[in-house]
Amino acid sequence: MTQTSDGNHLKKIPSPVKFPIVGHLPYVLSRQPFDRMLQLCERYGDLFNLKLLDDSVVIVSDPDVVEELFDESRFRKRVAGILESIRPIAGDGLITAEDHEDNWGRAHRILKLGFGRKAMSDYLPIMMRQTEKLIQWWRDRPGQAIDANQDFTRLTLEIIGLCGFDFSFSSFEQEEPHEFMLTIDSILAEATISHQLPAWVNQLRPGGVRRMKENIEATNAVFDKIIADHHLNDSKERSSFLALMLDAEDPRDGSKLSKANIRYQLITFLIAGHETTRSLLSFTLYYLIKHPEICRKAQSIVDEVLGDAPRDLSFQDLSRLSYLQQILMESLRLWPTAPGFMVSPRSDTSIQSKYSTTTDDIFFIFLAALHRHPKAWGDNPDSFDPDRFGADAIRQRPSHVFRPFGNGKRSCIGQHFAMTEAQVALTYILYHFDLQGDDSYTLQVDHSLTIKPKDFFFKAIPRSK
Ligand code: MNH
Repeated sequence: MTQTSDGNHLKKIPSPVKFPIVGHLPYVLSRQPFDRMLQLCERYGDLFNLKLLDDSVVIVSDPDVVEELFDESRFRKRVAGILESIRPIAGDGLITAEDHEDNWGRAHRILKLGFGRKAMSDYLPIMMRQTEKLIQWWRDRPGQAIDANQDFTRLTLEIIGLCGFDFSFSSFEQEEPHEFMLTIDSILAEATISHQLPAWVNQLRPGGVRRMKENIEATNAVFDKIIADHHLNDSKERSSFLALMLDAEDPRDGSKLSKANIRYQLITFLIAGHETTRSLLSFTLYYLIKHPEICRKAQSIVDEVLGDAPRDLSFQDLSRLSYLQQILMESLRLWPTAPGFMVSPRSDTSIQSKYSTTTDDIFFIFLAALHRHPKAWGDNPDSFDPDRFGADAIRQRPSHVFRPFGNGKRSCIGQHFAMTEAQVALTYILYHFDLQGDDSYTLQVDHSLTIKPKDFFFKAIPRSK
């Protein structure tokens, strides 16, 4: 045991009673793993260790512990678990790269330009045109129950495809998902399964391993072609992340990204950039339908900004629509669509001057529980209340209790992009439609790489204007 400066002994991080051999695995095996995690947090507190197969993971939801973990001089992002299992397809792309890998810094410096104000003004019209297609899609199917996840996937996939690499998945030309997305989904599903199984079990699943290899090869081929075609066309004419990456030099040393790394970045944007925003829109509509008074208030603001005729939105319009941002933030608080992220100590240290921890420990910041912690969110943390994100309310609260986009230099590069996209979509949807839900629906959450509401349907009734 080590001594702390004030002479106390450091303790091990608490851990529920283990099962023989399988450790804590039975605690998390559930048909509703996400709800189960929330229950575990309630039962075992704000900081507890779970031994899962080869990894030992500390689940954290206490705001004070989280504040300590967000100190980047002491803790670093950890690429483990699900992130490790998508390395074969995302390589040293931004999400799955370790801090110390050269390509992280290089790509971060280059791609930051692609998310600045100037670049965003190129993307805004794309976001509006694609949202109009969604509006038309719904108008063409009057009275039909809308599968929220499916239709918001059409929207966010088109937007990331066009802004990312000038490519359409034809989501508004066909009912069925693009064949290529089925390949990606299958890779992600296999990654989700394989990282939950011990290595020796995976070796007994040669079919899964082979399918994964074939799917990755197919994906690489598609992207290599997209990159080659883009190079042939006059890429300078267009703004996309791909055009930027092919052209731009690292401001630090003038180097450029390799073709292989550019491919990893595109796959990363595709994976990171559509599901999270899609699910944000689904959860938001769920809450607006549950709270008609909030929905009406948002609609009246939208009507005031847009006036009698629908038109393109400027950045100035978007700042007048800040109440919609508040709604989206509150939705991300209750259901952070990227459910958490991982850090590890840079050197052996203590937590809260109380627990000992080593560089091997993986801390999983479990956002849904942090975002509902009574220490930070008061007596009624489960209630949906966009006023929590009014300017004054935000100022009065420490920022580390709300981190749906991660922490520090490894936080989400697409944060502003995602929020703009969601705000544009929500604005036009509320302008054109009244929303109608099914009273018998109770929210269930599906969990893979991201979380989404399960089987959530609604109706969009054209507003008379
Ligand atoms: Mn996104 C990192 C959440 C939309 C591209 N994103 C992260 C992290 C979180 C996150 C959390 C930190 C992960 C970690 O620490 O391991 N992202 C979101 C959410 C949304 C989202 C909740 C939508 C809502 N992200 C987007 C979009 C894009 C994108 C859209 C691309 C256009 N995100 C990224 C990239 C990173 C990232 C790239 C990795 C950044 C880095 O480490 O350099």
